[in-house]
Amino acid sequence: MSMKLNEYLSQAGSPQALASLCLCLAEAGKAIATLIAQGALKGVTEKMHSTNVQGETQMQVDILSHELALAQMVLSGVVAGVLSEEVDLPVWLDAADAPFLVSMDPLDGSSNLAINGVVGSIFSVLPNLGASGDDAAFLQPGSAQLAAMYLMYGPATLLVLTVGKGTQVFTLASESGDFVLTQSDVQIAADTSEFAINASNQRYWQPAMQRYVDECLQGVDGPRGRDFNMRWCASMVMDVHRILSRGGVFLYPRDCKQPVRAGRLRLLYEANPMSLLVTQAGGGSINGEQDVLSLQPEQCHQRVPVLLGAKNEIERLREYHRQA
Ligand code: AFP
Repeated sequence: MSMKLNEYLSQAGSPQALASLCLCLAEAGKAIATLIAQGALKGVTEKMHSTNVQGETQMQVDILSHELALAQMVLSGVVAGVLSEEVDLPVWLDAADAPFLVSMDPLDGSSNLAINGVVGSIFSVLPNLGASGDDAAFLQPGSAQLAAMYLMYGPATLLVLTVGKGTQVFTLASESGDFVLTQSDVQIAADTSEFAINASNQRYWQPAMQRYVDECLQGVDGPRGRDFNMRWCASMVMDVHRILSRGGVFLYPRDCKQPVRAGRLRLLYEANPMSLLVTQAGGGSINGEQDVLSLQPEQCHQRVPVLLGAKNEIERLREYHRQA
């Protein structure tokens, strides 16, 4: 009999409050999966005329997903504050003494909904250190995370979770509504011949990234001595899940397209939770030279370069950035 999410959390020795939060976020994922499955019938593919704090066009479904996740966190009673990609300032709940803060991207990759692509929800759980109401409370390094999770809305709805004891994959059993453990203690191979990057930005990359990708593209005739494959889903959850499933590296490097921006992806609710899930599976995650999880956040919505996946490739990339 496969283990259900609540049984895993109990067996992992998670405190009851953390288990309750994970179960509530799982319920949010189920509600979001049901919402986006309506597609154009419920306007899921329509853009709004508003933009989020990133200056990116919001979709109605972004806001609805934010509200569904927020409602579950209120219900859990264990969340003091929520930082969301979809709203400028953190939302402080009427639970100042609650043990957790949550940073989230309620619907990552949502621009892919217009083409019925795979999207996800990303959650990062931090301790509430008592500074309730102070937005700086969220500015904790990724190493402080108590849990990280993503929901992946694909042919199957998956929940991928770490509570610091490895990375686990759960699959939603549609008939029972339970998330059932289908892959335990994921391990990412240290070597790979597959990389993921948006190659249209090539002319903007730093020399270290130019060198790494060029060597991959030279294949068996080049210094790597083997051919490489490339993927790019433009949906971080899908790209990261491929790496957890079959290895590889995901690269969203610093580029000079918009020099004021360090990269595209956000530290607190994309880079940090994904880096915890990947490192708990034996992979690496850096911003170029430093481990992502060691970075001290300076702003709630700050962006960072993210290079994550196969450990030996990430260390090669770190070395190239040091040499540059
Ligand atoms: P959207 O949420 O706007 O679709 O962006 C998705 C994302 O944040 C991340 O999931 C992708 O890896 C990355 O952006 C894709 O960026 P490019 O569109 O520049 O390739």
